[in-house]
Amino acid sequence: MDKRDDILRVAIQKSGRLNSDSVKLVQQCGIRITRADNKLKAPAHNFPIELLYLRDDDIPEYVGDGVADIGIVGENLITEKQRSVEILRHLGFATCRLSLAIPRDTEYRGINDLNGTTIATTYPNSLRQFLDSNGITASIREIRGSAEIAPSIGLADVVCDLVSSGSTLISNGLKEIETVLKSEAVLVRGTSLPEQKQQILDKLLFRIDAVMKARDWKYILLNAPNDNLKAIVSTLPGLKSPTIVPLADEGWSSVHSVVSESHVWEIIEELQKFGAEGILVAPIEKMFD
Ligand code: PRT
Ligand code: ZN
Repeated sequence: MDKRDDILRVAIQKSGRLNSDSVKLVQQCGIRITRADNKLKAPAHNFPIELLYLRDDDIPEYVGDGVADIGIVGENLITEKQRSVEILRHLGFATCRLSLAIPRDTEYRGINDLNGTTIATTYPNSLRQFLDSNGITASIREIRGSAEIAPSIGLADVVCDLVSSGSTLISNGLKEIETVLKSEAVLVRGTSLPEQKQQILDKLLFRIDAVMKARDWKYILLNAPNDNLKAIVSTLPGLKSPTIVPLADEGWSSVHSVVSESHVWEIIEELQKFGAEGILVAPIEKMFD
């Protein structure tokens, strides 16, 4: 394998739940990649990185061993695979939790009820850590997949599996009883990188931060009656004070600002109370400090 220092090797999932958001993030960073014929490697055209397409289970190991320099993978696999990798960023997608579940009709009074049970999972290390830290003695049955069917076929009393919407558990007659860990996609790197690769990584992180920050904010534009301008400005807790431009219509101004995505609806209600009109909210593509 060639070990060029002027290219950063980025491992992403080949196909599956992490793939499209990982590719999207790279694209939003302005990096163009063309993957020919399902090849396992693809260079970027306009940035010194190369994508390696792998099974997600292999990413912690490949990054830990330096085959890839960085990777995008679920935090759950970082805990499970116990490789020495460093989490650089939480990426906010593929959120899920590793949970314990039992048949809906089984009584559950608390964590001590797990003593003496058999638990089926594809995450034995994470489960072991959880049981040890809670002082529980249970037997772990490692399986390859479809943990949710384990109780109904008599393989185990308890299931330990990833949950996102919860519908798989419900449709298998199970109820969630404990959360082992919470997870989302993370960007990881191995221990140390040569100077040249570190410089590429710093540039990439700068872009990723700008893309991620932009996700949390919206651009807002509105027309405000000058009489209420003060009240309107005070409802817009943007990054800096808003831009105010007089309109041709006497007595009105155009106000531009940036608002946090999570407060946008409350802010619009307030603005309308103060007579704001023509309110526009637009996504922001990139945002820099
Ligand atoms: O082929 P490869 O090995 O790369 O992929 P994979 O099949 O092992 O993994 P994949 O693509 O299914 O999941 C990749 C990562 O997505 C996981 O490691 C998690 O970090 C994350 N993720 C997020 C999930 C889920 N949500 C999820 N719901 N991974 C799996 N599930 C499964 C879960 O195992 C269960 O079967 O979905 C079912 C539950 O979903 P709900 O919505 O019914 O609760
Ligand atoms: Zn996998």
